Amino acid sequence: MHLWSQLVLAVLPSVLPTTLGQHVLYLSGDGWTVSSKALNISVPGNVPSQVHLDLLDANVIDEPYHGLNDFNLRWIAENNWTYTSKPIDGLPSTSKSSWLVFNGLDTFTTIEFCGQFIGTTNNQFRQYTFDISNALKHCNGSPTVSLEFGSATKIANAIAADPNSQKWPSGVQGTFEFPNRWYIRKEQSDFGWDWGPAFSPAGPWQNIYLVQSEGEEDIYILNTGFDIYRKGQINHLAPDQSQPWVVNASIDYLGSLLRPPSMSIEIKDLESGKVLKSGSLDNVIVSGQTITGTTIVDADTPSLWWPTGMGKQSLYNVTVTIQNADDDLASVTRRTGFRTIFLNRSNITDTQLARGIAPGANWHFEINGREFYAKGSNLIPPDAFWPRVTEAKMQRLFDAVVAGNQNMLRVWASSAYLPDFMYDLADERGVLLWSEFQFSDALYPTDHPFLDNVAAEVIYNVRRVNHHPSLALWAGGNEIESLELPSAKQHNPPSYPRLVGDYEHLFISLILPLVYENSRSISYMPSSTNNGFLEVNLSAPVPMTERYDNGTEEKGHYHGDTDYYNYDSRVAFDFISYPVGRFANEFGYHSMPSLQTWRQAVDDEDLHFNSSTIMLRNHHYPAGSPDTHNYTRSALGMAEMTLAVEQYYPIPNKQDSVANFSAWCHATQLFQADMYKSEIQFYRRGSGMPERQLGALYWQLEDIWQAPTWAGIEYDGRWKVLHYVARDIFQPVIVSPFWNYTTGDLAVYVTSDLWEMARGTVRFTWIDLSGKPISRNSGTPLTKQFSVGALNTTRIYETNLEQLTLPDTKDAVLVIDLTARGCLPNADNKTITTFTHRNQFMPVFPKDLALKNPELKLSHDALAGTFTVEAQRAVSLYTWLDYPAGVVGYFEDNSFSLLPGEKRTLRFVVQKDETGGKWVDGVTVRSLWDQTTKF
Ligand code: BMA
Repeated sequence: MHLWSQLVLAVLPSVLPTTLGQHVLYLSGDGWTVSSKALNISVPGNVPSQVHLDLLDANVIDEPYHGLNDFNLRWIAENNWTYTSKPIDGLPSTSKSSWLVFNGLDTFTTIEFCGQFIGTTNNQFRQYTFDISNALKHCNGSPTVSLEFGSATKIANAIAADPNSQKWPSGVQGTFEFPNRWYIRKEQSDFGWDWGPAFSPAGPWQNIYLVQSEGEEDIYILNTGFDIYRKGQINHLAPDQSQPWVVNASIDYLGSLLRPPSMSIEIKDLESGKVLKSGSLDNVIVSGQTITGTTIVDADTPSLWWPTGMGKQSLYNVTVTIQNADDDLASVTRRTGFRTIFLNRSNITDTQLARGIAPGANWHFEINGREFYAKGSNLIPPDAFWPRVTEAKMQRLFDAVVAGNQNMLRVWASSAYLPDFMYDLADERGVLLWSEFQFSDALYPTDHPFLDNVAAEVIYNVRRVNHHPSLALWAGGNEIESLELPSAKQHNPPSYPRLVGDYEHLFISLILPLVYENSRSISYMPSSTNNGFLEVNLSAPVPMTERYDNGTEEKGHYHGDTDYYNYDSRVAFDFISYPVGRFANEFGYHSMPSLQTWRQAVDDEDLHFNSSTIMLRNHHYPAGSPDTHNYTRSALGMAEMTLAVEQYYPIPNKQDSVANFSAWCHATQLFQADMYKSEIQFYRRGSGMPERQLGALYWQLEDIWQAPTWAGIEYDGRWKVLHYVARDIFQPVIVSPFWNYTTGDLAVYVTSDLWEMARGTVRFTWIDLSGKPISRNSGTPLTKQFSVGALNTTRIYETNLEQLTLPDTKDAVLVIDLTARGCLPNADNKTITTFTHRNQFMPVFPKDLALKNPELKLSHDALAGTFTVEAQRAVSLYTWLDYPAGVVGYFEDNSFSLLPGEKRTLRFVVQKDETGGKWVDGVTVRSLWDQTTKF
């Protein structure tokens, strides 16, 4: 066998189809050459890869993430590059037909096989196949594959310059660094974003195969569209949970079927190994290169798949085989699950009104017919170069998501459609993935070639990922309805009706039917952040009538989700200023990464808060094209972080400049985490308010590189303060103070997202910062009993600071400890659990506190693998355990408060260790007090 021609099966056992009578060569791996004639460069290449990565491997360039390489490496994006395979030996001469199969080419390619032109591509997100039978027949010797990648940045500019191409009013389109991204079907953030670099990489970013069929009736499986739904289910209506399941197995193939084939299915429970169902599929239909059949599974036979925290993630292998009279022709296995997930946008009913829910419309998710609170964040591309996103790294990320008490991620538009392995990880861990088509912060063309290109992209990706039970929603794009259209209305009112028409043409008339035709199980909305729909009529030319702002202005009526950013840090903790809606799908504020993370990318001499390297790596606000060195824009974002710290926290003033930089980075993280906590507890409290708020997904889960961003997890997996604090405030039962610092009103609420009532006690302890009790507990009761309803909130205490007898507001902390008993929101397990949560309230902001040195003591028990922290003298606020570079993981808790004499014993969960265990010696502890010291 030729070096590359391992049977595909051997390479990717879990996802690939078995195919009979077929020769499949896996053309991935090394043995390629990457070259640029214009630049006179030729280096060894890999597939899957991108030019930057191969140039890095060949030492032609330095790590693209280092320093200001984001700007210095623009020449790579601005040139054309050719990937050439080495000669492919040993192809059988008896083959009837041969194809090249590309699972992803980024983006503009001219393909040659054996020196003959085969075709072109212009969409990063499509799977392409080319018939090379003829070219192979006329090939002398061993053929090579050659892929010439055109410069995407130049091609986008050329399309924009064409007088016939669509144009939009100025000021509407979101330009970050390279312009004109909306003309092309390539990851939009490759052209820059406010949290990332602009490399515009090119290359064969996914696998390549050469497929040959030997016989008359050979087929090769390209893609599947497996759909499991309740009988009668329609995407935008609540599924009837009493109905049996329909399993619809649809398969796209290469090759030919001579006679009408049959299909059979086996559904196997992965835990017990038991076969749930086997036999022939009904209603087998061949249409074009797609074959489809269905079967019915009893309503209650399968175990349901639940998101994390709500039950088991039951998974089944569905194997479908295509047969003719004599043989099995091909078979494919997909791991899937039985669940319904539904975005409820129906009008508020009389029953809901009677329960105190405000009028308007619902906007929340239901899993297997149950409402739940969606807790999570927004996922952005984990790297500017997808081929270096490893499964191991994504495992660590998804483990951090689950450890962070998050059950939903919004897979934000304008990254790339996630690879199957990421949906697999989400299926296993119970993380719902609200998924979006790749359109964001711009208006898009509506010419026929563009629409046809999008249609192929949508069909391929909807089918590819539909079997994953973690798939929760399809959204057409990001902020197009909430930001782009309103901005078009403002900038150019006469063009608005035409632009709304274009928007509806692409995101409703084109994409909606494609989703519905390929999935009955998933809800669709045209763009994230919206007020739902007024009507769905599938036979109308615009099948979904969006509500937009119609009728939403009435006070006390709620219709949609919210997207909220306010960089005026003076109102960061003013919860009265937060938006009230049914669901919060974006909100946030940026912070600096840790010193350890900065050091991965920035030289020591640049480690200053406003060094040019740090500033120019800050892309909030985006530089805008073509001005990369835009200090003015960056300074605005740097100032927002600085002002926020100065307003609320002790201002770091360390003698050592690197230590000072590190303390500043940490301070920005404290602000960020406190602000998100303040918003999350506000949104969660809304579950029991008239708005019946049922989701908080903050911006953003993780980083694409090392820079100031909204992320809670840094590029290599290190948790910022935010991810710990979000984990804390995403616990099922929480207690939260709400302080209106203008009026002095203080209220304490218990909020629960359990599915049944919980009961418990909250203990209130007023102490001064040395830990001494404040006399008569300052007028606050020592305990309060409470009961809190399912997915609800209850106020347990209310006062005004004026009524408290605090000797000194600067020397006072209210420690609020909750203990509750209740059932986990778990459909499979009804055991009563004890929940605890600690929160605290300080009647002044942290910078005004009369802090005392808590004299923290840290010890490590090597045998038990634990760290113990003790506050020996005074209250320790924001107690922060830190760990050195070289290890990735997280402490079981962090950024917590400790009372004098209190000890916490914690483990550090190691996810990856390159220090051989030596990291334990580098663990340190500090608290807010240390932000005030010189050393
Ligand atoms: C919203 C998102 C992203 C952006 C983020 C922070 O606009 O949808 O486009 O990165 O806020 O600005």
